[in-house]
Amino acid sequence: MRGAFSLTLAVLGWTMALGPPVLGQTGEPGPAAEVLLRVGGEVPRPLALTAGTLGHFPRATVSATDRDGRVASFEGVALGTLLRAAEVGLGERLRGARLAEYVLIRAADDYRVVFAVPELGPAFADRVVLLADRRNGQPLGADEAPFMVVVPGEKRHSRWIRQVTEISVKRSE
Ligand SMILES: Nc1nc2c(c(=O)[nH]1)N[C@H]1C(S)=C(S)[C@@H](COP(=O)(O)O)O[C@H]1N2
Ligand SMILES: [Mo]
Repeated sequence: MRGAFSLTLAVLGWTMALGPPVLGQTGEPGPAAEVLLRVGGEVPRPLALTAGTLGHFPRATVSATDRDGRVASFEGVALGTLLRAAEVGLGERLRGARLAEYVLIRAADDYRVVFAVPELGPAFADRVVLLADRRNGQPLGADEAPFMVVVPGEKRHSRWIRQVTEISVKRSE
């Protein structure tokens, strides 16, 4: 019995470590299970991301001029990476009517900004628009955390939306 039980635990552990992440369904109580970010709207696979599930994504670093005018190094997950995880095609599949799709990003204070989908995919843009959670190796400030969008090269900071809670793909009419 005990052997079977440990085997079950081992298989569970293996599935959790190596299987596809069960996004937003860790089943753990407490802060680790708290949904920090939703990726939804017109996406084939909506995501509800916790700190734990976000940890599964490849990370990216970008250098950009911060609001104080200094260049800082921001770390996080590219918005394009999150869209691909939601199965939003950003390569050859991004054509025709899909070029009128946009990404609406909402913050805790209800501030909202949009990006066109092609702005966020490497097939169209060299610039990496980042959902940052760290600056110069430190956690973001309380007024920015848990996530702030960083848009390298953009002269105004209006789309550097802080305290992001939701990313939603929409179709233009
Ligand atoms: N959540 C949230 N993010 C936001 C804003 C806001 O009102 N709410 N303002 C934007 C604007 S207009 C600018 S210029 C930058 C910098 O804002 P600050 O000058 O108020 O720091 O943050 C952007 N991000
Ligand atoms: Mo602004």
